[in-house]
Amino acid sequence: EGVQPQEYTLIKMKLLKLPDIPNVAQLFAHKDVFLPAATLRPETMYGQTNCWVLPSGDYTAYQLSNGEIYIASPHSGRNMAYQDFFEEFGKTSELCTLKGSDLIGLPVKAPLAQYEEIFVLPLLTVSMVKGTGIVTSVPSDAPDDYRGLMDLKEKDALRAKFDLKDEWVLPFEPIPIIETPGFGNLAAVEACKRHKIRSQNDKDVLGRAKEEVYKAGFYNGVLQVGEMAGEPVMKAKTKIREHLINTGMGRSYSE
Ligand code: A2H
Repeated sequence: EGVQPQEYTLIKMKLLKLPDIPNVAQLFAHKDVFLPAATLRPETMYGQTNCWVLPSGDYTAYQLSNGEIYIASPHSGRNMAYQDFFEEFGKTSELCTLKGSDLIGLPVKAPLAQYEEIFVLPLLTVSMVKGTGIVTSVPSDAPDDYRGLMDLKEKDALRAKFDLKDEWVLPFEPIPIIETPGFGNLAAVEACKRHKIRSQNDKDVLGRAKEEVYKAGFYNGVLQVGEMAGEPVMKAKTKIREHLINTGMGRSYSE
């Protein structure tokens, strides 16, 4: 990790169903429960197709001072304690702990997403010490997300391993949301093809593809959807971040 603080936008993905675990349902009753995904690309949220967690990851449900519940990594909880998320400065407020696997298959409502509901799915490269350990998936513009989704779509054994229902995975396709010169309107799909990436575990080449797509999208991309359609990504990014935060669909988070 670098020495510079990184400012993310937390995308509040609202749980539409509670985890099926004794006692947890009571703890969460009548409250709004969110999976907060840390992103550097808030302008891509129109293209969300699913949410990623690390199946073996340890997550904590936190009670926020505004009444909401967040399920996130303990690493992010400790950071949030110094950013005004909880009642008492420097302290977290914990309700219970969960495994990533407890969250898999839950439907969420994701801000700005074109799909009405999307599902929590497993990705083995999610880091528990970066962001919140919750990652929103935009396969049109993030090579890691595209490859993660394609692994689940193409590999029946992988879906079986995690007990995934086909309907959580197969209906969801990358959505064209940004025109990136040299890459077309599905930049991550194009980059994965060019680099012949066949698995979410091809980390080095995925890293290179991510870098290429991120730079090209940021400097030359033009948004194709939403209220900022026709605007360059560079300009739309800040506006969409502000919109998400002002409407309560997002929140600022640094680490
Ligand atoms: B980005 P940086 Cl469309 N583990 O959001 C693995 N990846 C994580 C993570 C974690 N714990 N927390 C956040 N991320 C991802 C969107 C996106 C992202 C697009 C394109 C590129 C991109 C949709 N996924 O990131 O290491 C999140 O994915 C490329 C930089 O802190 C987050 O932004 O620089 C990004 O990594 C943060 O990466």
